[in-house]
Amino acid sequence: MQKLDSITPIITPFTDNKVDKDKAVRHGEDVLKGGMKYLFPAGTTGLGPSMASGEKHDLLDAFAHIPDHVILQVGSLNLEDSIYLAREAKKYKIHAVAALPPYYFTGMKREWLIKYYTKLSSEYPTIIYNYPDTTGYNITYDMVNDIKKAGGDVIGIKETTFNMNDILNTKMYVQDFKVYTGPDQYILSAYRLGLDGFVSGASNYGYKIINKIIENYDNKDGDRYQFLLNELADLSRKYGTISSIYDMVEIMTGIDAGNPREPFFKLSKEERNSLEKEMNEAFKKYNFKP
Ligand code: ELE
Repeated sequence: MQKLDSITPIITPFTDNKVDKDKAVRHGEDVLKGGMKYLFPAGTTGLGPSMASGEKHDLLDAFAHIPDHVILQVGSLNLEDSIYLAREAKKYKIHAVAALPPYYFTGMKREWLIKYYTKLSSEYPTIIYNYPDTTGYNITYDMVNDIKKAGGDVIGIKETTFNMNDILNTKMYVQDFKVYTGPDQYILSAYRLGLDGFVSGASNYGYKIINKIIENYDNKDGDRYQFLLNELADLSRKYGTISSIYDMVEIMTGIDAGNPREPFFKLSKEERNSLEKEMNEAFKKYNFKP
């Protein structure tokens, strides 16, 4: 069985509201040692859309010693900033950049989205970050083909959508192109449907479970471990999306990954204890030893 590309959208550790590069490195290296292939800083889980371009550059700098393992999310509402980061990515020789489409504004024309990706990817190979629920735009396979026809160097897409039909169409109708799933729930599906890899926020803390999913992708145990991961992702949402991941990293890996930054709030002691208790119950239910 060929191992697919495994990508961790790593949380950004903040200390006193500043990017804590040392903590980012410690956490990032642990995740790679745990079996993940790429780090994806400044994604959604990394609070990327709330970060200044200088802060995203700090992350580029933090991982300058392992450039082959880095995909920096550079998409923002300021194309000049995104282009600047793509040029920096080229200097640092990282694996690729990724980019959200322009978001928030309604009524962006299809051809403008195509121009956006064509322009950005002419700076550096780009993975499209498709997250229609939050951006308001769905980048479909025909658009990808038009970007390629216009000369854009888009090399893949990260599909944060539960619309499997769109995902499979892109896999089927776009040549020489990597298709990655985004939801934590679709790691097993990425294997079973012959996709190219997955991006999983839960891999920040759950890489051991993910390794079990991969080992068992062709048997029932694969389902069991995938369901366990789904339950942990649900708990993460229950206790506060993204903020809870900082605690879950410490609970499962022992690594201090710093704090989130407001408007994401750190969990209280009581919340954390209760989260840990519920996590342990899930481990027991699925017969998993963390
Ligand atoms: C996920 C998104 C979506 C992972 C990233 C990722 O963080 O950049 O909470 O399921 O909406 O696709 O974080 O997260 P949920 O690529």
